Amino acid sequence: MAEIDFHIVKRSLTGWQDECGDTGVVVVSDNQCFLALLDVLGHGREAHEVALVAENYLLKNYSFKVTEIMSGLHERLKGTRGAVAALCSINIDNGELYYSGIGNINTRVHGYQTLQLMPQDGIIGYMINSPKERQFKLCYGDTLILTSDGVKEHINFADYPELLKGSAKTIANNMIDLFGKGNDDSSCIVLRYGI
Ligand SMILES: [Mn+2]
Repeated sequence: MAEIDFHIVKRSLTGWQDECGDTGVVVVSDNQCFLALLDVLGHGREAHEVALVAENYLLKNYSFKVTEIMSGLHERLKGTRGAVAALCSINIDNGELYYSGIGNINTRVHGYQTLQLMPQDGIIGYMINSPKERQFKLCYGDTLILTSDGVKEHINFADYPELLKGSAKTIANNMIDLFGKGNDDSSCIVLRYGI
């Protein structure tokens, strides 16, 4: 089985962890790794409460197909202010990745190939089209990076040759330190595959 290294960083605008509307979940079970980054609309304590509801839902339902999880999350968050999220389920043995994303969470893969997984429009809990799944295969050495919109979107990684080196923890912290916008909660999940 391939080795993986992952890390979640979330930083609230106010500095208080219980006022962060961004949240991340990573669950490793057998040969599956589920990861999700979610940003509740707005920020502050109310957004945090919704983030906790979403987090609980994801922790209970991580083993389903990503499209099913997205639909279920939409039902669960109805009546709240809504959220955007990217969900990935990875087969650790062969690198197969299944992705479903709604709204502006940025999902990138760097390494053998460089690409961005494009989300669908919508607000989870309010209005979404039927969730679609995209399949991708991670190669040994690839780095998967998810960021919320509290982190700059357009980053020329060639300008930061050191950025993708080091552990998932180092990369995730650097993403927030270097590119956090400072006007919203910010969060990042980094997963290094086959290290
Ligand atoms: Mn945000």
